[in-house]
Amino acid sequence: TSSKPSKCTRLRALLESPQLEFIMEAHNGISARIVEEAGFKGIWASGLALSAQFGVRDNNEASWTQIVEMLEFMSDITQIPILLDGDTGYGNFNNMRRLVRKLEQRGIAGVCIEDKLFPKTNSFINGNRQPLADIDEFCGKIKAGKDSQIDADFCIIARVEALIAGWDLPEALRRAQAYYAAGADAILIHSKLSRPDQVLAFAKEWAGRSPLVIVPTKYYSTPTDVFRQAGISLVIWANHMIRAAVASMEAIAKEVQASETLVNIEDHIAPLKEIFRLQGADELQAAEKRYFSDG
Ligand code: SPV
Ligand code: MG
Repeated sequence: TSSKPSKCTRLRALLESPQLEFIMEAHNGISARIVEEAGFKGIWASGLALSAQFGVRDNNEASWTQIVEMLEFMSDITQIPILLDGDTGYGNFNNMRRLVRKLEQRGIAGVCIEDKLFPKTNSFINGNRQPLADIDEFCGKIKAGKDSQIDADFCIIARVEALIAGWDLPEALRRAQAYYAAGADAILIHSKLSRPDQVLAFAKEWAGRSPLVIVPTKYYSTPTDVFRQAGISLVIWANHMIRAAVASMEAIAKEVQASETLVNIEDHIAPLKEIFRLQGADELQAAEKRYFSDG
């Protein structure tokens, strides 16, 4: 046993700390490890990135148990808290209850659910045509999740998709207030504009009622100090490890295929010993000395 705060407690601390905090996307064990080593205090288990690394679409084509299996690898290899992008909770309030119990069992610190319909569609695809969840039904899902958690610090974040789906600021605020009253620990306000105007307007009206989380994928050129000044609690860099991996893999695959040699790429990829290090190969060698004698 250790006196270290639980991963849930550390995620809650990120949400509630007075300064702006950041978490980075990861989508498997090795990317989670890399994010932790870079110094991030938390991991966003992105639905988009997890789907992409399986080679499927961000429409709940991967089953929730396939997601949870991957989360276990990510949690096992890291100490920092993981926030799952839980899409719509993979069903109704009852599916949400079971999801929260299973996430806690696998060491996941919190889940973010969005007010859309299962199966979901990524917010950046056909945004205007995406139907939203009924407010009362979504509030029931939040309550059911909160009533199911065992660690008091497990976090449930409610993601408001009203602005994505073409509704206005009052509708986004009305939904956020209802979700907050239902027990959400924080509100994620999402926008697909290339400028931060919508989320800044929301933050102003929200006025610190709860921690506020944003995903600046589309308004990426906004200086981070703007978010700080707006009183945002947590920024999610939502998909940048999978995009880094894809760009690198495409370039390397193309080069080796065309040149029929490895000589041009050896210096542009991670050395083998870096892979062994990330896997913790040293620990196994030490353990073999302690536990394993072949005579
Ligand atoms: C994800 O990372 O899967 C998200 C964020 O939900 S976004 O793709 O920006 O909707
Ligand atoms: Mg997602």
